[in-house]
Amino acid sequence: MSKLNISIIGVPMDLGQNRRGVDMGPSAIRYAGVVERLQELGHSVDDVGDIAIGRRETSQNTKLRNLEEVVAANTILANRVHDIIGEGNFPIVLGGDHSIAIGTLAGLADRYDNLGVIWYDAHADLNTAETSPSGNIHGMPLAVSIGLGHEALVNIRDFAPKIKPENVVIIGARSVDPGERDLIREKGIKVFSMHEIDKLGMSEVMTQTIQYFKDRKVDGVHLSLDLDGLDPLYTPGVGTPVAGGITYRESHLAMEMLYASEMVTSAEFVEVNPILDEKNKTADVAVGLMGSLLGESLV
Ligand code: HAR
Ligand code: MN
Ligand code: MN
Ligand code: MN
Repeated sequence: MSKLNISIIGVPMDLGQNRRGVDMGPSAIRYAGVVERLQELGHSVDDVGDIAIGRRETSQNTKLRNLEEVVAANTILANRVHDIIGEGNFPIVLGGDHSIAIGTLAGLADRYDNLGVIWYDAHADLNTAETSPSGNIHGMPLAVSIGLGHEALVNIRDFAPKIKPENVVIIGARSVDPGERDLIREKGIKVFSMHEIDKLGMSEVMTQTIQYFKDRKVDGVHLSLDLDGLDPLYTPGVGTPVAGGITYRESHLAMEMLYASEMVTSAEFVEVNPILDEKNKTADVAVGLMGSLLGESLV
């Protein structure tokens, strides 16, 4: 893979869920040395700074918490990501909670005719206001991106849907709500749950994922990596940890195989919460995974 012009954009968003501290995720990832790590690989790296996030809403819309502020921040993010692609740069978005994938995908979507998406996560993030057990928008971004959910979220940048359900591959799922399960079946979304990862091994899972995108002739692949996809043993600094997750080495292997595939055209790393972390371990893992995704090799 050739050397990239990487644009790093921080989104200190914590309004998509209810644990404080995930707004410090971008700072923690910078502190863990993301810019230097990627520069060492020969890429040129521009840290364009953070998107401004509004204040927590006082209104109590418990089905879509902080809706207005989540829409506002994601609209700004979408426009920034759209510009970054227009400049020919490779965007890396640092979260912040996973609601920011709404903006990232909105910015990417009309730059590609047939975008593929890898959703590396313990969760499916396929809830709507109707199915969500929490009202937290970070549990909804994948549904929003396939066109389901509140119109203010779905129509960011004035078009919908952003992606096709058949172009999505979920990897690492182990906490899926009933409404999400129905949607996975109804839309035929490809899922490698922990069951498949255990059974096939990560090497085979990634081989099949890469082939899946080739079969669909995607013209870009976005990696949306929620650090809670890994087992909390490796990434304790997340708001909604779920036991029985992907290991550290499996995750590096996945990133290394994606690098070798030369398919990935953008990425985001979300849900890093330094307040819940152990000595910035989760941000360190995030930066390591970015290294493997973008060309680091062991020997
Ligand atoms: N599915 C649950 C909900 O909708 C939990 C959401 C999970 N949190 C995340 N997203 N970190 O991946 O509330
Ligand atoms: Mn998520
Ligand atoms: Mn456009
Ligand atoms: Mn998750």
